[in-house]
Amino acid sequence: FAMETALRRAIEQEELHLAYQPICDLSTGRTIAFEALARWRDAEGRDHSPADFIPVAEESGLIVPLGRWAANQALLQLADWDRRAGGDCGVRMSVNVSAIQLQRDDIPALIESALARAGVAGERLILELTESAIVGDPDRVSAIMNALKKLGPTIAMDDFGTGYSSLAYLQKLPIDILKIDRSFVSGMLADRDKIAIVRAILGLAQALGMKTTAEGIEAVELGQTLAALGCSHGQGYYYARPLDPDAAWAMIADQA
Ligand code: G
Ligand code: G
Ligand code: NA
Ligand code: MN
Repeated sequence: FAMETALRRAIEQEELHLAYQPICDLSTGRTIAFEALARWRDAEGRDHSPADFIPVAEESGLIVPLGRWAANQALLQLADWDRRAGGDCGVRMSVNVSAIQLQRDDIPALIESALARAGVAGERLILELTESAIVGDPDRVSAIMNALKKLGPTIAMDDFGTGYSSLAYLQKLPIDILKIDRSFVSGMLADRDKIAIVRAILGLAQALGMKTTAEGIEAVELGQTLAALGCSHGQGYYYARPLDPDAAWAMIADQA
């Protein structure tokens, strides 16, 4: 429980911050959105990886206040970039929503209030959901997702292909984007099986009228190959690592 106690304090004492990783249009190279990623530097100056503390937050229920904080903070950041740009700064904000948050009836109200507080239109928001969110109670999650969708956001299925749910949900739920998990993308140029999986996901998305975002693009050839295969968007260290707000703003200002 040591990490849980420390994380509870971190949320209360604002030891968390967000890093912003660009998502780019593979055909034009333009940054179209930033994904907000939680970071935690504790009072002793140690950095904790979200791969460690997000699971602790989910098990303890702390993901609820953490998620509320992240949505508010990310949208306030977008509003700040708009203010600096003197209008719509030209990018959207992508926020992760955990499976546990998505089981709660108050998530649409929470997102609506974060949008209102920041003064940002719902269409500027992307919500990244995971497949595990759908396994529990599909009807309930479907109702919550439809209520979220009414607020205007784009809905992306994160880590697509790594979950355990059936594909049937894809036609029932308001999903706009499939995010192809990094495990299929990295090393794909030297692995026929990975390429086959990526092609299958791209074909599925196209048939269902969805866009695709490939994660984990670390080299230029990978982005080019994915674009040639019809993947619409990409994200990865080749374009940029998760950035602090000023570095992200520099990218936005640069492409204005
Ligand atoms: O940022 P990488 O930096 O290590 O992120 C690791 C994992 O943590 C990813 O799966 C990412 O989606 C998840 N993550 C990062 N920030 C958040 C957040 O604010 N909320 C949720 N639910 N997951 C997050
Ligand atoms: O699961 P979540 O999918 O949202 O994934 C985001 C995580 O992936 C973050 O930890 C982020 O730092 C990491 N990440 C983003 N781009 C790359 C990349 O090109 N290579 C690797 N290895 N990790 C990446
Ligand atoms: Na994500
Ligand atoms: Mn992902």
